[in-house]
Amino acid sequence: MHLARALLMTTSCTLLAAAAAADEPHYDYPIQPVPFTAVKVDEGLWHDRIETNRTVTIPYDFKKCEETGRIANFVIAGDRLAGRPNDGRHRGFWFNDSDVFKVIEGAAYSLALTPDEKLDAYLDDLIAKIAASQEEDGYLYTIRSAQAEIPERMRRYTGATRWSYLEHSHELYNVGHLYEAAVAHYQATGKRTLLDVALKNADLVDRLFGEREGQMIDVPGHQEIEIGLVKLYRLTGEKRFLDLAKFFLDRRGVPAGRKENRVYGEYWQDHQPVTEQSEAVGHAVRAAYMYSAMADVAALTGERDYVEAIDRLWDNVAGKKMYLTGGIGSRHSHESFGDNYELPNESAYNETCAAIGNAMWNHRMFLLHGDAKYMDVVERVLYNGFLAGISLEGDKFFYPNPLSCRVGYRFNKGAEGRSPWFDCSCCPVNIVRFIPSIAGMIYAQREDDVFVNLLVPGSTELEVRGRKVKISQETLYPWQGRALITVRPEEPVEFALKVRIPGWSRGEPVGTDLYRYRRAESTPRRCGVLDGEGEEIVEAAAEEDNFFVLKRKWDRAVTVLVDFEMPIRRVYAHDKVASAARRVALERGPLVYCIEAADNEDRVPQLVIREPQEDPVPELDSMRPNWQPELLGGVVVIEGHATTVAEDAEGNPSTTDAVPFTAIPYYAWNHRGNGQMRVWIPTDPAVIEEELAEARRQREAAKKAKDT
Ligand code: FUB
Ligand code: ZN
Repeated sequence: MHLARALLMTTSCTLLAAAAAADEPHYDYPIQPVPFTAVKVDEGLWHDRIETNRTVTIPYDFKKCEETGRIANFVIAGDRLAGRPNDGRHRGFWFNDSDVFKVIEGAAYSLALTPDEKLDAYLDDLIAKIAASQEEDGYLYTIRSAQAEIPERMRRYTGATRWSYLEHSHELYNVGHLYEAAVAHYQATGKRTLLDVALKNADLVDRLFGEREGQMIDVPGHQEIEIGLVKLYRLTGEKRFLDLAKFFLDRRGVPAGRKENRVYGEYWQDHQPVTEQSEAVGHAVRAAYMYSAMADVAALTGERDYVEAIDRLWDNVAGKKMYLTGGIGSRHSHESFGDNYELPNESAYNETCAAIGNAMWNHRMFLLHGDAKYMDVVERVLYNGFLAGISLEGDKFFYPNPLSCRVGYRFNKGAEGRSPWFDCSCCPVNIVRFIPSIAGMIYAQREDDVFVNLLVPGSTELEVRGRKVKISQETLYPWQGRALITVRPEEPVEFALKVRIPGWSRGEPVGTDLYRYRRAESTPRRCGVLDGEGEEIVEAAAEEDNFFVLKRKWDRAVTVLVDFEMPIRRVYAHDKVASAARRVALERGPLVYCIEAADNEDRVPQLVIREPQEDPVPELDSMRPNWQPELLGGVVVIEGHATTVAEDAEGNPSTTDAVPFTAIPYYAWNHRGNGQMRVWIPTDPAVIEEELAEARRQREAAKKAKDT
């Protein structure tokens, strides 16, 4: 067995034994994920990303945390608490502690996969600093502990005293990330150092907040502690942590008992009880973390009302508020969801953290319901809305992720391209903890059902009916839709292997009517057990509920072929999405494509991909995929011919047909210069003519304003 997994099982069992309640009913997700620590990822796109995360992004993020005072904040607080002289002052945002916790979580995941003495020692040292910054009673919030009094300009966010301004203070948000980091560190190393800090803090929070006489009834302004508490509960078996997570959810949107009987409002998802919410509103990261926590608590308590609420919220997000890339949160203003179908391209916010939150939530929805549509969203986010957030080199980041860009547009917190860091660096530090955990979304198990949800080269080992089974995948996905899945049972065992049929193969982009392919039908695919020569399918898989199913006795090493034809597909949005009207997007497999200047001689704003003339037409019509091993780390580009609409000196539009164009995977954009990019491409020259006329009108208005 993998060492880290063995350690994880023994150490967490030790903790659990101390606290597990013997006779309580046991609820959990009906489907259990195979943890990332039990999954080996072989060479390919995700292997590259995990390695870059380990070798570049984790050390880079720690360096940035040092340079920006994030780590010094713990030292200053620790020195002050110990009465040691230190002239330093707290620097940065009041929630910067959370950034350090998030990188520790990512580093711990990385350690669990790849031992690294230097990193282990670095974490020991850093954790000692964090422990020293914790107050006697468990409170941990460096901006308060580092100084006798928080400066006035900051008190507007932190409140003057502990817990007095939870709406904005992030006191509970920060420690939610501490709990997640502590569990990860303990599971990776068996060391209790950070876990003890986390538990001491959780004890304090548990003493102070709750329904009992004298306790405070309030909720965190930024959800996150709920997820952390669930992880503490899973590790320790102490139900009070689960109860506390539920308390924070149940008190949301409920004025009674709250300070001045006041709730915070929509931005915080604190406008209605969580069980009554049906529309995703407010800050998108907060929302996604809350929906994830609701799924966790529902799974662990059997709370049906939560499930009904997150089902409704899913219908709303996936049906009306999600970008084709899986991004959510369309408005820069308040980093929030927009109205239904408000999905602008250029001004899309699509925070990288919100994409991560959307994947976390949808993975949990799958574990709860077992419906493939949730993993379709996970896959869409992974390869598109999330992956665009980090450069191929691993040291530059997007915070917002627009679907269209023009020269000079400073959408990325003042920058035109990916940035090395941000004052508020929630995204770069979220990325480092998310990338290693992606391997935990590949496989899952429900008793005798073994799910292969993502095609990723590598292997895992699980136990079915008490027997060990090794499953390995060989595949060039996402560039090809073919995989060889080999099942090697230690002893003969019967179970159902279920391989997800992706939405893009079934003709359903996201399982709602928000997006549709030009041709809705499925594309050809096959799956079955191969003969001994590995050539012919001798036992075909059944198709059930969007999975290929092979329910059989696995009595020897058997190779299963999965083969999805991967045509280029034209995608259209619901008529109510104004930004996609008379436009098409291109997809191939799980990848959303875009056009950018580097391949198209600055013609991006002029390009029109006309509708095919005959109907039905082959999806491929004039377009073809082309593997480019040297480009952008190796990508399949789409090449085709388009029409361009340009303006002459007098402002008259002129149209040229049969102009070659190249589209690249959206995630890889902005590596060859800043500027032009589009996902949604006009299908009608009139769209460009209208854009040109509008630009002319704006230029004239600006000139007039200048002259007068
Ligand atoms: O408030 C903490 C984090 O900073 C949020 O999750 C992000 O959206 C950013 O505002
Ligand atoms: Zn972020």
